[in-house]
Amino acid sequence: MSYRIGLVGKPSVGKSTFFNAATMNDVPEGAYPFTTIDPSVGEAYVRVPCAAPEFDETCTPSVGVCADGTRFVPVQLVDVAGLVPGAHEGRGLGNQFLTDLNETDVLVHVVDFSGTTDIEGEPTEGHDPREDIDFLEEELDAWYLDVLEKGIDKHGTRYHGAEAVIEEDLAEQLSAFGITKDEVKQVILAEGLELDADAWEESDREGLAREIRKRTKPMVVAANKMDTPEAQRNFEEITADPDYDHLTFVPASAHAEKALKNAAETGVVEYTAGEDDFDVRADVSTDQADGLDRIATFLDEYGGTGVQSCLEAAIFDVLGCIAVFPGSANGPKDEKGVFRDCFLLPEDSTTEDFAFHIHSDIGEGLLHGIDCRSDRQVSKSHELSHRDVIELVSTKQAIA
Ligand SMILES: Nc1nc2c(ncn2[C@@H]2O[C@H](COP(=O)(O)OP(=O)(O)OP(=O)(O)O)[C@@H](O)[C@H]2O)c(=O)[nH]1
Ligand SMILES: [Mg+2]
Repeated sequence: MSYRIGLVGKPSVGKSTFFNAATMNDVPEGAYPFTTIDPSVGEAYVRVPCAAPEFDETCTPSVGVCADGTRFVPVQLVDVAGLVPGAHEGRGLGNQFLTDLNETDVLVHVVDFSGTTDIEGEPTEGHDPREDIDFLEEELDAWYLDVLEKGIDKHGTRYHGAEAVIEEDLAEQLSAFGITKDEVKQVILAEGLELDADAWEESDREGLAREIRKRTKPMVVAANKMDTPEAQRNFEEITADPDYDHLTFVPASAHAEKALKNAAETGVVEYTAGEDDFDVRADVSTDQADGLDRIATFLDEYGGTGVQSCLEAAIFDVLGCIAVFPGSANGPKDEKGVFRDCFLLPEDSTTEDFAFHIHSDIGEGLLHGIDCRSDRQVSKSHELSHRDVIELVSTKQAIA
């Protein structure tokens, strides 16, 4: 199971353009709201420096690709329908939208930083992107609050007195968000509340819903349309605004990424996703040359189009995932020494978690691991780091 990143935001901010650029699919893009009705799921990638060259190996990735020493590890990207205020009450494409979000591990909130679309995605000028950032968080919080309150109601009717275990009932109601009863309890206590729903004020319930949302739907803001001067001004202002310190912002131009991928497909340029430059390989018209020049200036200024960086910020910075390579301590002649796989694991994963991630048989028979760089044995409970190369020594083989 690969990680799922949900692209969310109001209509016309560039979600489909971003999706198409990252996955090279052909979802309709358009300057009118609700171009996308059904969520589209595609394969995108996050970059990890390949470990094979350090071991004088060549790699043959079983999934994704490796280009010039950079592994592109697959993740799923979901292009969700545009969200409008009131979605939690069924406005716009309402509840369908929210249901699609349940399936995601992390969100990239695509925001039109140029301010040329209003809160409903209709053309305008001078719109403050802060309104969009606020509304998405509020909309998600309202949705979580609805579910939380249902859980509180059920809890109130189901049990009486000492048997009532609030965190169990809430975790059950919130199960679609992937939160355990221990985590619910942690959040309740961290909010300074008693484990007794009767003692909670409305503002307490709102605070709880917000905290649970933040934990279960961490997000990155893609500051899109940064190829416009208005967006650049807004970006400076908003990233300096302390009210937005809790968010990770990545400047992006989905347009530029899409243009480069298209040009690469037709052989006009040579471009690797995420890079901060490209080579022109064919004769181009004056208009095309101007367009490519503007993109080159953008890449120079921002270190890339930002599309890859958004995905990587979501997986590595916000979710805290690590990438681990299964290796062999026996050197290059061993078949297993070929770097076929690279797995994304949750933060704090141990050798044992890694083994179970690959196969339950390997996990059950696990004796220990070997860190292939140092050739040292590591215990089952050893916490792994990003880009570790680990051989798993197990009494059992995975049955394919
Ligand atoms: N200048 C600029 N325009 C962009 C960029 N990305 C997208 N656009 C334009 O914004 C408009 C909306 O893009 P879409 O990708 O269809 O937006 P969406 O968010 O998927 O919209 P819905 O499906 O309606 O929710 C299109 O006209 C795009 O060409 C960008 O990086 N820069
Ligand atoms: Mg769309």
